[in-house]
Amino acid sequence: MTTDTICALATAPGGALGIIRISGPQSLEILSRIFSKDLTTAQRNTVHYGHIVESDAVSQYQNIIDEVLVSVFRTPHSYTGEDSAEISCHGSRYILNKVLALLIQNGCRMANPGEYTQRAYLNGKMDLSQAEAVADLIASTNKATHQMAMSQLRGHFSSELAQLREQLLKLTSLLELELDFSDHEDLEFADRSELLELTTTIEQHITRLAKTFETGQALKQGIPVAIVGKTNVGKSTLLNRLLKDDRAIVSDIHGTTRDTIEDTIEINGITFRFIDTAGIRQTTDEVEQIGIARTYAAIDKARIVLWLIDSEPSESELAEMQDRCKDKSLLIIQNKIDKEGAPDHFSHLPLLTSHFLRISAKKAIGLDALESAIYESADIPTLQQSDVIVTSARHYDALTRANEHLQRVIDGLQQQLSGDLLSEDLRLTLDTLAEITGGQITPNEVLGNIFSHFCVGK
Ligand SMILES: Nc1nc2c(ncn2[C@@H]2O[C@H](COP(=O)(O)OP(=O)(O)OP(=O)(O)O)[C@@H](O)[C@H]2O)c(=O)[nH]1
Ligand SMILES: [Mg+2]
Repeated sequence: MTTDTICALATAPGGALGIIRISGPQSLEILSRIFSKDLTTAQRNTVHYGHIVESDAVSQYQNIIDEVLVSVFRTPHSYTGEDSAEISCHGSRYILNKVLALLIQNGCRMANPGEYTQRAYLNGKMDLSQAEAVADLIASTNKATHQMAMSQLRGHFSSELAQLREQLLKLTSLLELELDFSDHEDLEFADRSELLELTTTIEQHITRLAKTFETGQALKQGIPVAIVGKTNVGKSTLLNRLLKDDRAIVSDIHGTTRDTIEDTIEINGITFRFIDTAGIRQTTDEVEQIGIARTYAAIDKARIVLWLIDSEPSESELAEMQDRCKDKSLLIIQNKIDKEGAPDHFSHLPLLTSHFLRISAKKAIGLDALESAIYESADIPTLQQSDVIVTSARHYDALTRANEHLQRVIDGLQQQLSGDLLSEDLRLTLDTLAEITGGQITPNEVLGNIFSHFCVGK
């Protein structure tokens, strides 16, 4: 399908070695022009030791650029499905640039971001959702994001989609059968209630998949945890402690933090995104008021809220906070327990023993227990490598739209609409699901959007 041969540096600069990748029908011919051996007849999956040389045909001058190893891959047994090669050079910026320049002088073109993976997709080595998983795998920073990307790359999501497709096709054929023989009134091919049951099962399966998106997003971007409370209770001190960094300004002046400050840490392999907020108090200061509005917005977006107190909150304050955190985990945290005269029990607070912790952010007391409580509140299912978690907004969008079409099929079946009226929505459901794996013809614009987020060399 592609005729040009591409090259790019596949490794990050600064290492002891650098790998240059070449892919396309002319890979081995072009490489042989700058390598000390002829590779045009090299077998697949072989490694060759030799030199990259710059030669001048007129003066017969030869300059050795580097001592390298070349791995040779042959179509279709390569990452891209094309003839390709990888040159392991020494990691000098000079060498790597020189080798790339030589390849380009001899007929290669610089690869675009993600172009190797795009070729792998176009050559049928993987479907679109697997290609996207490659980018996620490269970007994975912890066990959870790695597991999700690996599951998708290994095709677990694709095979669930294939199952759905099979069921939808079965449904389509049952409806078509009904159409073909609709003249024969005495024949009943598909029991409508059975069709309805099958459709509902598919719809529930898609809904289940779509629902995993929230977890997927949280794991990918970090589970949002808002640190809130009155001014001066030590919110910024706690943030700094958790991050082990002087990220936010701490002072004993009330209203020090004006804007929200965010950063992530990992607890047991899960990323949490902590948001320090402006302290809540009555104020006439306009900037501070905006900051406090942002505090409420941060609570809305958070999955876990750490409410810091250093004295007993009133019943109405407690009721308000519980109301704001109805659908989240609220942890009430007494800070500054190192201070003389710090209260050791609160009569108003309900018996939420598991959600009440005592710490000193300044003296680092009770922080391990706090981290454990945060981790438990996140209520993350332990992921298996085969678990399918939807992590891409593109996939989530397609699943949601597919279900809208399917819902119309369900409505139609319930209203006893004829099969030909239903089959159009059924076809749309199939097409929409196929967008995820790229089984449908995927517009260039969509492909461009997906692959432009890759690094060059992948
Ligand atoms: N004794 C003691 N002092 C603390 C503790 N945590 C914070 N402080 C002090 O309390 C003061 C306020 O701390 P900050 O972290 O700036 O408080 P904040 O809640 O971010 O305040 P605002 O940003 O103004 O809302 C500082 O002087 C801190 O050193 C603690 O655990 N014990
Ligand atoms: Mg602060």
